[in-house]
Amino acid sequence: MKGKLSIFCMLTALAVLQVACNRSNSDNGPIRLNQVGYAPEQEKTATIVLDEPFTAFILDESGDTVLTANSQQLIAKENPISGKTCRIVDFSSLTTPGEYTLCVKNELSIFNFQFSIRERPYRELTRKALRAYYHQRASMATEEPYAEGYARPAGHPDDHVLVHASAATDERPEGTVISSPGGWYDAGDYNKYIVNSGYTMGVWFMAYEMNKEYFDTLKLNIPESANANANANAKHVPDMLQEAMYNLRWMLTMQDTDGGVYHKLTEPDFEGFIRPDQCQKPRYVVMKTTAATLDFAATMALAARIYAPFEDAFPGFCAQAKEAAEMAFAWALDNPEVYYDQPAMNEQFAPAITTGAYDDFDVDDEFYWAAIELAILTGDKAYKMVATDHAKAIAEANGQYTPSVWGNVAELGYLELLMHYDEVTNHQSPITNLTTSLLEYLQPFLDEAETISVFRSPYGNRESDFFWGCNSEGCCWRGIECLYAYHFTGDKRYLRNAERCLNYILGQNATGYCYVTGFGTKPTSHPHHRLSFSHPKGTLPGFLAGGPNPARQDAETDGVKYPKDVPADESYLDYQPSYASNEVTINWNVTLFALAAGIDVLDAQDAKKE
Ligand code: G3I
Ligand code: 9MR
Repeated sequence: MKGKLSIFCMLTALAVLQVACNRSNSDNGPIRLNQVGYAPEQEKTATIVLDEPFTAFILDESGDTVLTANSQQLIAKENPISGKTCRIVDFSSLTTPGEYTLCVKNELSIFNFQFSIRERPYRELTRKALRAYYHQRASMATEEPYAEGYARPAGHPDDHVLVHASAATDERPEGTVISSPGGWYDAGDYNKYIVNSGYTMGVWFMAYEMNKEYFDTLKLNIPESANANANANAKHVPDMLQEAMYNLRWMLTMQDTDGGVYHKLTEPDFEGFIRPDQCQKPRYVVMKTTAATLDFAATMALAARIYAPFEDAFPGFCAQAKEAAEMAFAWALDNPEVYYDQPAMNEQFAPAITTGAYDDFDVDDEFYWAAIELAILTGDKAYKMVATDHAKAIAEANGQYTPSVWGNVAELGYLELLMHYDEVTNHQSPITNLTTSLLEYLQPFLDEAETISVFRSPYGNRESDFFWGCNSEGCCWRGIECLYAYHFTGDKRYLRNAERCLNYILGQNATGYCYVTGFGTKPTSHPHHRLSFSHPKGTLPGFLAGGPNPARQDAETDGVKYPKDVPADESYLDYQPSYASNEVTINWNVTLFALAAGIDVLDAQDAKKE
């Protein structure tokens, strides 16, 4: 029997290799798996989306069959979103590093797809996802050797920014010119938005705190990597904190003299798909808002704490950030309900502004997060009281655990409280009680990964998981929540589910795309990204696409046509005009690298143990 099987396998292997020569590897047929790679000890599964009998087998580099399974042996499951029949092949038993091919053969065809098992498969992914921010830098050229093939001229100097009528004060009347250079372009567009920048910085520094040693040594190849500006005795600043400083310096310029913070720095309407240096539209700072001011306060309070060990490299920065945070918070207390309502603003002031709104009409969560960060930084009781008041309001308003997104930052405050409980309360915590709400919130998703999921994932099993930006705000973020749960409990189930979220992003999903540009065999290649579109070399690597979005706000604009009756988890177009499913942004990339880095750290520990 054994002999027969191996002859069959050899013959099939030959057929497969033949087919491999004829097929493009980006055509993954019914095979869905993580296209970037698996660490040796990681759980490894592939999903076969096929409603017919098939045989699956895995070949190693020398063409030997190392695993076979046929569809009768595998449990058939229906994708809860699309109803499509799927089966999961588990090849976790393969732990030898190498390149492998998964082949699926049915009566008429053979499909094959390569994957790799190797040490530290997510290190380069983390690095590129972080380097994306260097490419997003406004007001400067990106140059070699740092641009790694994607150099471009400078644009948007932002040293001649006009105060919009909505932001005018006696001290800075309409048309006053201010300088607000630097920072990162938000996304596929060239504007700079404080709400989203603040959220991004929050997740950024939380990722840093969680894995300091890892980030301290991660090299990004950016102009500041050499730490050339610091005096000789200064402690070496890690690259990821250098990169963040580029954005923080810009954020500081967005604070008005009264402590309030402009909602955004923007052109009146979106630029075309041209290079930064070709852009001509005037740029404005627009209206101070409570949400922007509080996100700024939280960011600066965090930054004042994170950069404290680097005072020699950035003299005076921490004091400046602390003062800016306290002034901003005071402004918000005096102006607690100034919301960004773009249509209403445009009725009152000219020119009309039609770029991204990042509007938010509930700021209890922003008060809560900023108060928690200021309480951690200063230990001041007054901030704790504000945090307590707003925690009550948040609980009364929606009662249920709500994951964090740019417009709802309560969970950032909560996770920060868990991480710094004794600094806030001055006594050791009954931390296990406090983590209950996180763990209870995650449990149903973990259960679904084991039961109904066809992608063996805690994400992607409910229609509500799919919306604008869900790859980050749904999938990566759930993975990050699992990493926190792992941090607090040490229970490996959480780590495994964080890895499963990353597998989903990297190809084990309904569309079969690896949603990170430049990675995997079938990557997102046409993002809604002006920097990519206008670059002669094309799409920049390391960017996470927004993901399937059944709301399709972009349908019928600029030729965006979704196929008819497409299920929610396939409502994605790798098509440049599709801004509602295929844009990239700073707040989404931060969740990608936080998740990938968190897993890479733990893989590195596993690798060391052996
Ligand atoms: O809040 C409602 C919720 O109650 C409802 O159930 C749900 C149903 O779809 O919609 C929720 O509102 C969504 C909102 O995001 C909050 O998440 C809107 O439908 C959705 O259109 C909105 O999308 C935002 C989009 O801008 C449009 O405003 C994205 O989150 C946000 O990431 C995106 O940000 C843009 C910037 O404006 C400009 N720069 C690019 C960036 C990325 O696309
Ligand atoms: O390019 C814009 C993108 O950055 C925004 O996220 C998106 C939603 O605000 O809007 C995009 O711009 C589109 C505009 O809203 C409608 N016309 C087509 C524009 C893209 O070419």
